[in-house]
Amino acid sequence: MGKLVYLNMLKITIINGPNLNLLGKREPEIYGSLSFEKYLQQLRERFPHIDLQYVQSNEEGKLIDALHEAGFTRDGILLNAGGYSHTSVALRDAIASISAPVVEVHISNIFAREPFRHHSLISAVCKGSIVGLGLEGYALGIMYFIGQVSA
Ligand code: CA2
Repeated sequence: MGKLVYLNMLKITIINGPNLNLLGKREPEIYGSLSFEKYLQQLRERFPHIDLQYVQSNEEGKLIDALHEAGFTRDGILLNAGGYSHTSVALRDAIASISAPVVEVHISNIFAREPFRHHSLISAVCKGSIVGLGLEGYALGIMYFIGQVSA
């Protein structure tokens, strides 16, 4: 008798940190000209079988709350912590304390920018990092989580 495989909808949360609400409105030479809301629509069209939640906050505590909430209910988290990536011990502790795997995403290549962006306090507690591939980094992160289901 063949093995029964139950396919549940994969639940992924995207968490974006400070200033990423300005995507598409400022500094298009670094971050592109598409707003995240528009890009999210495209992601939902590309991955209709994924339950995709999106949270953006400019506040560190709210990002920690979002990690706590998604961290025990969702299958994976894509986190672009923005500037807090380089400064926040509290965010690092939150990532370390949850059970869902977190993939760090940066739109720009942080290693090709100012030295203070070269180090991320959260990388070591994340599953991995996707850096410098523009908004496509979020799609690549989703593909990673999809690959984990069948792996
Ligand atoms: O490259 C990334 O995704 C960053 O996480 C973006 C952060 C920056 O502090 C990190 O070093 C790298 C900044 C987000 C600011 O986003 C803006 C988007 C459009 C216009 C202005 C800022």
